[in-house]
Amino acid sequence: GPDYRPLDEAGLRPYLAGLPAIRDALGGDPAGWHVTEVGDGNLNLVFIVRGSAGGLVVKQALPYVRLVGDSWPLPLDRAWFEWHALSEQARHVPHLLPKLHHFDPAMALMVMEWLTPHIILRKGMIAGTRYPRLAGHMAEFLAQTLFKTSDLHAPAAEKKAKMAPFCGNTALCKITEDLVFTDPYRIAKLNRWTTPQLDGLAAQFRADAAAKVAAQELKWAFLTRAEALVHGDLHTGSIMVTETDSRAIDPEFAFYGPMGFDIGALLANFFLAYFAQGGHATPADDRSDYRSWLLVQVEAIWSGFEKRFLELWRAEARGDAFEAGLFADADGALALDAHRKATMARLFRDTVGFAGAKMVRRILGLAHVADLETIADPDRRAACETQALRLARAFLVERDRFTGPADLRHAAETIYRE
Ligand code: SR1
Ligand code: MG
Repeated sequence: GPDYRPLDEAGLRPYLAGLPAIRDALGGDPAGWHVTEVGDGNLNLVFIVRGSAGGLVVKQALPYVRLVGDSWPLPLDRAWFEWHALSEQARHVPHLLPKLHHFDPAMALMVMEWLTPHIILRKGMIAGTRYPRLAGHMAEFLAQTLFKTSDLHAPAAEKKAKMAPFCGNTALCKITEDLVFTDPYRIAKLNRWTTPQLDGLAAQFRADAAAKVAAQELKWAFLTRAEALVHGDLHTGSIMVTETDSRAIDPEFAFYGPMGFDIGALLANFFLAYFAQGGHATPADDRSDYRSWLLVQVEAIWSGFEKRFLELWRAEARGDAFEAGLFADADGALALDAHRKATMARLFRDTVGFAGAKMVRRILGLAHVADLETIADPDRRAACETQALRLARAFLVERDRFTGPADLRHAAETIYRE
C-alpha cells in the first residue's frame, strides 16, 4: 500500500518514537536507542531495539523473498497472518510465545517482546546443548494450539469464522505446496543441493514413483484438510529457547490445515539434526550421547503431545465433532475412546509422512538447514544428507509401518549404523 516503506536502522527510531507506549517501554532519548538488524531467516527484517528502560523486537515483512531477492515478490499481508496466528495461539499458550505489543498492517510490521537470553533452538542443537523442558513445552504447544482451534473444541460457526481469513494466506501456502511437496521431485530452477555427490540421489527421487505419490497424497491433505490452525513452519529455527523456557515464533505460514504438518515439521528437524550430528562429530566426541538425546526428544514430543491432546479431547470437547451427548451410554463411551486412539494413530501416520516430506525439501529443495550446511567437508555432509534422505523416503513411502515413536527411533538408528 502507499503507506508501506521498509525501515532501516535510522528510520526505525522516529517510527517507534511516534508510538507512545513503545517509546515508554524503550525509555530515554530515541537518539540513544541501540538498533540492530538481526534477521537471519528467509523472508523478513528483524530488529532488536534497546533503550534505557528495556528492549523490544521489531519484525517487518519485505515485499519480496529476502533469500532470493526482489525478483520473487511476496505479499506483505503475511504479517497480518502472523499477527493473527500469534494472537489466536496466545489465547491457549501465552507462556510459549513472545508477548505482542503493536501491529501496523500498513507497514506489515509488529513489535514484540525481545526474548533474551534466548537463542534459536537450531543454533543450540548444532552446539549440542540439551533443553530439559523443551519436549514438554512443544508437546503442550502442539496439543493446545491444534486441539483448541479444531472442530473438537470450537463450535463449527466459530471455527469457520476464524478460518475464513486464513484461507487468504494463499501465497505462503503456495510456497509450501511448491517447495515442500513438488519441486524436490522434479527438475526445478530453485532446487539446489550442495555437493555433486547428491546428484544421483536427487535423480532417484525424481524417478521414484512411490515417493512422488506419497508426497502428492500429503500435498492433497495439506490443500484440503482444514483440521486446525497450524503454525505452518514449525522448524527448529522457529523456536527460541533457554534451558528452562521455550517460545514458538514466526507463524506467518499459518492456515487451517492438517495437524500432522506441524508435528511432522518439528520432528523432521530433530531427525535432520540427528544425522547432522554425525558430520559434526570429532575423534574426541562422537556426539553419540547428543544424538541419543535428540531421539529421546522425538519420543517425548510425540508421547507428550498424544497424552495432552487426548486429555483435552476427553475434558474439553465443546465442538460440533463427536458431540458428547451421542456417546453418553457405556458402549458409546467405549467406542468413542477407541476412536480417539485410532485418530491419534492416524495422526501419527500423517506426522511421519509430513516429517519425510519436510526432510527431503531441506536437502534437495531451495531452503536448507544450518545443521547440515555447517558441515564443512562435502563428503561428510553428503554422507549425512544421504542417511537423512534414506530415512525420509521410508517416512514417506512406508509411513503406515511406523506405529509409534520407538519405531522412528529404531529406523533412524539403523540407518545411522549402516
Ligand atoms: C522462499 S521461503 C523458503 C522457506 O523459508 C521459510 O522458512 C519456509 O520454510 C519456506 O518454505
Ligand atoms: Mg520463518
